[in-house]
Amino acid sequence: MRRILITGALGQIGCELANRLRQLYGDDAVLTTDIRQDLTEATLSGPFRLLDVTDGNAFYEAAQEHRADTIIHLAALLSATAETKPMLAWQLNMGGLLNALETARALGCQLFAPSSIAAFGPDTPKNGTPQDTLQRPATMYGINKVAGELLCDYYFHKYGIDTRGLRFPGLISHAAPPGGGTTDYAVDMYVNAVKTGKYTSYIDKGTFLDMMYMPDAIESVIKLMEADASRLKHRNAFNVTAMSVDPEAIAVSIRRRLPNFELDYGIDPLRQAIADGWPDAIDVSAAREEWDFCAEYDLDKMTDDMLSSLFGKQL
Ligand code: AKB
Repeated sequence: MRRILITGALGQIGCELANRLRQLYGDDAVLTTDIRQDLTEATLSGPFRLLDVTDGNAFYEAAQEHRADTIIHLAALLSATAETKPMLAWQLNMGGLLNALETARALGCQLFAPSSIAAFGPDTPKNGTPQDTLQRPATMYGINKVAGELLCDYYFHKYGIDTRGLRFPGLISHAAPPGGGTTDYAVDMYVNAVKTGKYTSYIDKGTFLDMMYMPDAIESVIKLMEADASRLKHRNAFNVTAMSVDPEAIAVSIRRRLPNFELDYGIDPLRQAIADGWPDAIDVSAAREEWDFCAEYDLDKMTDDMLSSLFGKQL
């Protein structure tokens, strides 16, 4: 049975992952941590602890007192916020990851650390982006992600720490809002479709980005963490995605259910420039071959589930 510590547990991925892990391993086995405390299911359904991941001693103590054998390190600034606060992004994204790796080393924990499609850059092949390819990102977040991928590989090769990770695309969900990302527009579009019937996209039409629905992201984390280590050639930073979409494609999918939905554009130059430096569609064959990755939700199936969940919440 696992004993898991999750950092950044009140974020978009953390709150849904914590629930699923508590279903699988029991409420008390999963310690959720975050720098803030909100009264959500992630804090109320099992143990919760305030944790600033840049404090290495506090990180170690939290993991040791919980008798953690698994660390899921999600605390990070996302791409758009990182671009406006690059020093803070370096301190939090790199400092937090180093503390997670050092704690995993001291306690012999398995470690999951997410990477992102942001780890690619403008010179990377845009379509069918291979698992192993040129990575020269032009954003602070992307630089953090490449450095993080390399650090996780380093701790595996040098210290034998069982580090694993995924390069997440934009993640779409209805439970907790994303914050500070470039792909957040997709979530905003669904929320506004239900609330007001219209949305102004800050990302331009024709800008294709990889996306995945949260249930597929959660199952991917669990599947990778449980995967037979002898099959893993890459370990960290597996490309995963379920679809490549632009704002128009999402709008078309929404209009199958809400025919009057209106989409217009008010481009944000910062987030558009970030998106322009990312791939259109990445290749997931390494994840398929090494741990049987598969995504259940395509665009329309995701749209149907998002809309019915959001209508159920009476926004
Ligand atoms: C972001 O937009 O910053 C994130 C990501 C793709 O890593 N969703």
